[in-house]
Amino acid sequence: MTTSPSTDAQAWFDQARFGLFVHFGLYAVPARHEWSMTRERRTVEDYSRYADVFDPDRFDARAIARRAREAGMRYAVLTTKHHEGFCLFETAETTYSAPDVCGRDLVREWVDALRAEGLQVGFYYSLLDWHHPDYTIDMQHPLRDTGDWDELNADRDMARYRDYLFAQVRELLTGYGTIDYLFFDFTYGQEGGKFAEDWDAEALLALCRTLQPAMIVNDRLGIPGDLVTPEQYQPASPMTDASGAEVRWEACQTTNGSWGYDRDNHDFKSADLLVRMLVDSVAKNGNLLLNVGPDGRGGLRTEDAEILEELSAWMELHGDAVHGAGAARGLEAPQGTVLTRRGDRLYVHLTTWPMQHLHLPGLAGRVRFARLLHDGSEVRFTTIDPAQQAETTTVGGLGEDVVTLTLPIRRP
Ligand code: FUL
Repeated sequence: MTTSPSTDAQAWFDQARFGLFVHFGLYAVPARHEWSMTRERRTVEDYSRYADVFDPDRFDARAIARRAREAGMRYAVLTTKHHEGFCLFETAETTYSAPDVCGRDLVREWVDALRAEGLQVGFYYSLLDWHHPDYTIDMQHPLRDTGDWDELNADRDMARYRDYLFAQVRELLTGYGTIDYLFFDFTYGQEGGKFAEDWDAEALLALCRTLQPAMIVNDRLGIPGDLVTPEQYQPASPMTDASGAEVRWEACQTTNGSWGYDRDNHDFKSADLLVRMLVDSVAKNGNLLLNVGPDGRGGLRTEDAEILEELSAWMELHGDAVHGAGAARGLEAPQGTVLTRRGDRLYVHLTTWPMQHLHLPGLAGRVRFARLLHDGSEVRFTTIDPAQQAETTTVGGLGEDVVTLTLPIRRP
């Protein structure tokens, strides 16, 4: 992990714990997952016809940002360009962009909306580009099995593509004020893949540092960044680097298995499960970046809107157990609980409810008061074996402890 140039300026990220990911692009029109261009082996000519009918009349960045804020999210990340190559921002580098086809710079709208709602501003930018004529064909490319790669790549030149990539990153980092988080995507350095050298990753990261010194940059350039980004899984424990030191991390998760709008996929995670994932991240000193994929008109699908509403209701009452919270080190979480801690408060998340008794080892003599978090009501407790007190696990700074119990979404 590179030492971040301005750690204090990045501290917001560790306090935030919860962010919104938004995947929006042309792929919302075919509505069959954001990889449909390559999965279905579509040519550029064929696929780019979606640009002619792209009409995001229901894309309302302000409404999305408001929902995110209400759900307790403190930052949000938009796909400025995904692997398909279509740009949501004003760019001198291509006419394959939202401003060119519908007269709207959706990234400008995004940035303005987030700032108006008090959220930190995040951009996703794909290093892959299946539309660019110089981007070389490889194992992930839509044309990957249409002929010999050397032949297909004869006129393609990654150096020229790199110039394009650098110019666009420069546009994004100079045209929209302060950007707080840049999520690059992605290096797959196995045979037939793309490596850090393909993007000149060191130089690209240096450019980011120069243009936006406080910005957090993720780890998908193929070189270490400011955080690691497990995708679609929750790590077993706080994440560490090769030396065993804890690193900043963020799990990104979908609501239904697809990042971009996938019309016929109704396999949604419950809000209850998503709360568990959020709390699980916090309990391991990580963040959760939860994705929604607006539909072909840019509106949120009903299922995503409902999930955000349920999360809002939970976060309104339980946000204290998430924001600025982290692992409760040195304490063992009993079966059916997840522990988080903020200052001298311990939050005991009950993943099953109702329950009659809960035994919390290691806290004898350390608890001043216990209450349910959602309504502040007292939870009476007894210390089972005060004689054991000296032998209980010592947790620094927990002397004046307050235990707060949080309940699952569907409480009685
Ligand atoms: C992956 C991409 O290929 C997916 O489409 C998505 O954007 C996810 C967050 O990262 O690597």
